[in-house]
Amino acid sequence: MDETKAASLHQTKKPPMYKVIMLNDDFTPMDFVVYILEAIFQKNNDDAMQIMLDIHHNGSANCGLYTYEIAEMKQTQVIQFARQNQYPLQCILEKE
Ligand code: NFA
Repeated sequence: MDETKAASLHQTKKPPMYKVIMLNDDFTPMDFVVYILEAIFQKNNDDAMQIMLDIHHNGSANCGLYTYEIAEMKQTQVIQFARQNQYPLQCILEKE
């Protein structure tokens, strides 16, 4: 049974989910990005390092999948913390 039919039968609905995509730039230090991935996205050091390198080499990477409220809060935290440190780091939300 597909999700729509199950949802209508059981009156359940999954919330839409959003990826937080972090974008590369030439100025934000690598260790700052690793720190953000650990502090805001709860990644361990190995995963944080791998995601940071993916962004650095490919231009962007998915940092996590969340409901809209949580995704938007993480995006705000990243951008605020980066700006406080005068770094241009950016992240965007992408509906799954
Ligand atoms: N490209 C940045 C540098 O060489 C590192 C970086 C990685 C920035 C991931 C933003 C995101 N210092």
